[in-house]
Amino acid sequence: MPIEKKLQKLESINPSEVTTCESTQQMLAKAKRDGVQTAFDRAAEMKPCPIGEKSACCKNCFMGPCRLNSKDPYAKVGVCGATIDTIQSRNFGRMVATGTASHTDHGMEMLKLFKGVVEGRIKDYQIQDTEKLLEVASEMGIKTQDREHMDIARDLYQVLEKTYTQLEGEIPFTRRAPAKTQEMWRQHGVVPRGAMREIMEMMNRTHMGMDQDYSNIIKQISRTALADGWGGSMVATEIGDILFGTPKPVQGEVNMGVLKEDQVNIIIHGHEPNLFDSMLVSVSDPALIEKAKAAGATGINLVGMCCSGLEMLSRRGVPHAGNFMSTEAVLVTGAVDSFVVDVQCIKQGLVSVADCYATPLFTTNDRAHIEGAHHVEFHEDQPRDCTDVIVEMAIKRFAGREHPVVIPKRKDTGVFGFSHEYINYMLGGTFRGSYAPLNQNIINGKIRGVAGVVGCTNVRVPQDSAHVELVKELIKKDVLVVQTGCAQIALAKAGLSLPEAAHLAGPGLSEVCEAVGMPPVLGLGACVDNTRILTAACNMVAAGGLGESIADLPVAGAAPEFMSEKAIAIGQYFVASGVYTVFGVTFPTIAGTKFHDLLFDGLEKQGMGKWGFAVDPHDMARMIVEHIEKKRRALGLDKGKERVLVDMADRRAAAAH
Ligand code: SF4
Ligand code: MSK
Repeated sequence: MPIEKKLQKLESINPSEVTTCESTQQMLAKAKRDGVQTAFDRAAEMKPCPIGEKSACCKNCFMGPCRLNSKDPYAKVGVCGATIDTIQSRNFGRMVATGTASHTDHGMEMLKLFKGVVEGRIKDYQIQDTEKLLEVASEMGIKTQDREHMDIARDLYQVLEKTYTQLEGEIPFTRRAPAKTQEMWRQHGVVPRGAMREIMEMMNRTHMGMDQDYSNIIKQISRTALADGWGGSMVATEIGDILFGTPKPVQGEVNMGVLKEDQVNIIIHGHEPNLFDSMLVSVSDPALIEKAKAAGATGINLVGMCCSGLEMLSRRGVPHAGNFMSTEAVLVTGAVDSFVVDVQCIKQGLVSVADCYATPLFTTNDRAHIEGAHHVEFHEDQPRDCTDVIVEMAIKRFAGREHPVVIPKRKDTGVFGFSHEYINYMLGGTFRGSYAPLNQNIINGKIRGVAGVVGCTNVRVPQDSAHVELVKELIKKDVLVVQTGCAQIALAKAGLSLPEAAHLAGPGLSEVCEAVGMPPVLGLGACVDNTRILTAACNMVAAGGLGESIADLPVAGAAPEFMSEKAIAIGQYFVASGVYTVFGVTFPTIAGTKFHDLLFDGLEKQGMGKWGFAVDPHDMARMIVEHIEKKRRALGLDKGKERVLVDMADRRAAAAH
C-alpha cells in the first residue's frame, strides 16, 4: 500500500522530546517525512483516561460502568455499593491475574516443550545444560545419583507440573525462599497452591458481589503474584536454562546499527526462546545462505528485539536492535526483510508500519494472531516448516526491496548474561562459588546494597530516560544494579553494561567492579528472568550476615518506565517477597485511600516489602537509597565496621563458611 494512504492528521511530535534513543529519534523523523504513524504519534492524540489511570472506574458488571472520580474518593460508591477500596483492589487484582497468566502460560509452554523433549517426541531441541538439570532436580528432592539424565528430567517434569495444576499444597519453588520468608507467607495464608487455581480464584473473587474487603482481596493478590514469581516465571527461567543453556557473560551488540544494508535482515520479537533458537538453525543452513547470496545479499543477519532477543543476546550473543518502544521505528529503516513475532508486547500498530515498508510481518503462535499479518504457525516438532518459510520470504523481500534503506549508524556494545549461577561463580571463584564476597562487600559498605532496575519502556516517558538517569544515580551511590527486560537495552545503549563503566560508579562499587572485572550494571535476561533476582536474593540470605529473610536485605526494585500488566504482577511478587519496589510513569491507585496505604505502607508492617511511586528518576533513586540505608541500619551495618579490602584469600575464607 502506498505510504500516502497511511497519512492521518496527527499532532506533530518532536522526536527528541519523546525518546532519548538516537536511532529511534532518527527513524521517527523519517517516519514523519514518510507519513507513517507510530505509537508516539498516537500517544500524542490519545491522552490517558484519568479515571481509568487511577482505577476509579469499575466495569465488572452491567449496572455500571461506575466512576468514582469525585475529589473525595469516598464521596461516592458504585451502584452495587462498592467502595473505592473494593474497586481499586479488584482492578489491581485483575491486573496481577493477567500478568501472572502471561508469565505462567509462557512457563507452561516451556514445560510442555521440556516434556516433548524428555518423551522423545520433539527431536529438534535437547537438554543443553545437564549440570543445571541435576542442580534443580536435587533441589526439588529428586534422586540424581546413578540415574540417567532423561529419567531425572522425567521426574523433574512431574514435580514442576504441580506449579500449574496442583489444587492444594505449596508450589515447588517456594521452598527455595529463606525459611523466614516462607513462614511469613504461611502466616498470611499466601503461599500459592497452583498457578491455575490462584488465577482462577483471583478472577472469581473480583467478580461483582464476591470479595468486597480490600484487606482480604490483597491476600489473593499476593498469592497470585507469588504463583508468578516463584512459579510460572521461575519455571520458564529454569527450564529455559536446562534446554537452551544457562547464560554466561557474553559481549553483544545493541542498537539499530546492528542491521546490515547488504544482508537479509530478520528480526525476532517476543518472549519464547524456542522460535528464536530454531531461526538460528535456519539462518545457518548453507542452502538458505546460498539462496540469500543468489539474491544479491552477502548473508543473513538475524537480530532480536525485546525479551526473546534478550534471551538470545544473553545465551548466544545474538545482536539486539532495541527495546519495546523501538519496534515500530526499526521498520522505518526499510532494511527489515522479515519481522517475526511470537507472544507478548507486540503492538498491533506494527502491521501498518510494516505494510508501509513492504516488510512481511509474521505471527507464529496460535495464541497471538494479528489481523493483517501473515500467520505461519510454529510447531516445536517441525520447527523448520515455519522458520525456513520465513527465511525464504525474507530473501524474496531483500531481492525486491522497494524502499530506500536508511540504517542508523549507532551500535553499542555491552556484556550480558549474568545468571545468578554466574554471579556466584564470578564472585566466589571456580571451586567455591559463593555469594559471601558480595555480602562481605555489602557489610563493609563498599556496596551499599543491590537494586533491580527492570521492565519496559513506555511512550508516556521519554524512552530510556528514566532508566538511564535512575541507574546512573544508583551506581554513583555505590548501589549495584541488576537488570532484566527492556531496561537492559536502555542501559546498554548508554554504555553502562561494559566493565569500563565502573568509573561512573561510586568509589566502593567501582573498586569492586574493577577487582572482579564486571560492569556496575548486570544484565540478567528477559522479563521472566526477574526470578534470577529472587534466587540471587535467596543466595544472599543463605550466604549470611544480611538477615534471615528477603525483607531484611538492603535491596530494592524499580520499574521506572513500566507499561504492562506483567510488570504489576512482577512488582507485587517482589513486594510480597519482601522487596521495596518503586514504579514510575503512573500508579493505578489513589493516594490517601485505604488500599493505596496498604500497598505503600501496610504490607511492610506485615513483614513483606512495600510499593513506592515517583515519576522523577532522581526522586526514585533517593527513595531507593534511603530504603537501603534503612535496611543497613536495621542490620547494624551503620556501626562503622572497618572497611576491609576483599582479596582472593578473603574470598576463599568467606566461601569456606
Ligand atoms: Fe458498578 Fe458495582 Fe457493577 Fe462495579 S460491580 S460496575 S461498582 S455496580
Ligand atoms: S518485553 S513486558 S516491554 S520488559 Fe518483556 Fe519489554 Fe516490558 Fe514487554
